[in-house]
Amino acid sequence: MVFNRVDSMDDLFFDNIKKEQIGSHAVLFRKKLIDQEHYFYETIQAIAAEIPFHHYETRGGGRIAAAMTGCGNISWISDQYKGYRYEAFNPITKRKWPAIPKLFFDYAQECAAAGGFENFIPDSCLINRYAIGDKMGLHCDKDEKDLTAPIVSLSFGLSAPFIWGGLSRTDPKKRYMLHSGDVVVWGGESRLVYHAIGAVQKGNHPIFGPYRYNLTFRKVY
Ligand code: MD6
Ligand code: FE
Repeated sequence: MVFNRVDSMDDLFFDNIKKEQIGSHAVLFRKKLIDQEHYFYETIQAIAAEIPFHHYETRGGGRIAAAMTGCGNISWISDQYKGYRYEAFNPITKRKWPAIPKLFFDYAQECAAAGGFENFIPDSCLINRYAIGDKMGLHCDKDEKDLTAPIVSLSFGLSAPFIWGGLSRTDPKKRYMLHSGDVVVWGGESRLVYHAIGAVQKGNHPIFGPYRYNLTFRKVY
């Protein structure tokens, strides 16, 4: 009996560290996809074999640290002339993006539901690859036409600090370290929160090597 009690307390504690409410409509699930690392690694490589990772430029010619590819009806690109936007064709290969793999879609939908957003139908999956030391500046994602849908974000490989602010650029910020298999889901009142990624930590991940990968599933249209 005593052992049972200890077990259930452990479970409770584990639940607490596994799921963190980071905003009113934002949840971080620790290690949720840790058993799917190999699947995601292989599938990301297959997508990159079709549409290679590319360092896009920002308007005016700055370089985005993370290399990007993607899948879905539309995905994210950027160039020095028109800046960033969603496009149905990849500018490097002039081809359509590959479809979102069925399992990607299913995991994204399951994570969204776990975060309180039932029936999420993403039409875009942006895949970012960061090398050690790469960062992403403070921004909010507001170019999706459908802001009622959440964003589901999956992290794999090396760890990086996720900086979570508020609806205004200057709001106070909190920092959460994101590790391989972690999932963040946010929408509703948290949908337009400003966020950033701090420098990706040194290391060599047994599956993902010297990189951090982040997949964001979005409903653009
Ligand atoms: C990253 N993620 O984790 C960058 N945006 O590398 C994002 O910018 C992001 O994780 C919107 C929703 C979830 C995210
Ligand atoms: Fe973002």
